[in-house]
Amino acid sequence: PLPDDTTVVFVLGGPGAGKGTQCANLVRDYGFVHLSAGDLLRAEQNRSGSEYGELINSYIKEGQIVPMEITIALLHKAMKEAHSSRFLVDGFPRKMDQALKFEEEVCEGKFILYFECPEEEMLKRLLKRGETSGRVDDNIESIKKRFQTFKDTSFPVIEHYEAKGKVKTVSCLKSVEDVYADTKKVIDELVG
Ligand code: UP5
Ligand code: MG
Repeated sequence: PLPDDTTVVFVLGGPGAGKGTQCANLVRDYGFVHLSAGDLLRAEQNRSGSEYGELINSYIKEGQIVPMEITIALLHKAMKEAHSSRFLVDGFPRKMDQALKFEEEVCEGKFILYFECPEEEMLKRLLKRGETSGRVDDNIESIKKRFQTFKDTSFPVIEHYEAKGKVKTVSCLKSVEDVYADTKKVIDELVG
């Protein structure tokens, strides 16, 4: 098990909202360990000998949520290996079953940092990034599916935590620097 003083912040927001970008800033200034569920899945997909490579690739391309056992095991392993007391868990949980299972088996989230961004802006950012990212899901067909999954499956997770008073919303419709200034206010208040 993880130490009792472990602080987990769930970082949520639609595809391309800027979760990874802002997490990198927080790592630099607050000493968080940043674990992106998507990055962990992509690394597992590329690991030679992984039995899940093809499955992960097809779920990601289709914008579907990979079966939670795989993602939770990857996150839990990375957390144990990091020996840190503060984590940004980025892009997770994005389905209700994952949220409940993770909090039961791994660690409760202290709060949710929710990066709110209109779909048209996310679309613009993802298409631009897709020119160089090499990600199998940065194309218009996959992006549409990711948006649909966000609305149908992931947004209800945010509503679940909202009802518990655990969501801190930051608007992403500003420069990276201005979004970060707002993000810092939330972190200073709740983590320090
Ligand atoms: N950018 C960022 N901020 C900007 C700003 N303020 N102004 C202008 N531009 C800005 O940013 C995206 C792009 O926008 C970048 O080019 C950036 O420079 C620019 P980024 O920080 O990468 O955004 P992020 O929110 O991290 O976008 P990402 O594409 O990573 O979000 P997703 O949630 O779609 O991707 P993730 O990697 O988390 O998941 C991918 C897939 O993995 C999922 O679709 C799913 O199939 C699978 N998955 C699971 O199955 N289970 C999980 O638990 C998690 C993932
Ligand atoms: Mg990301």
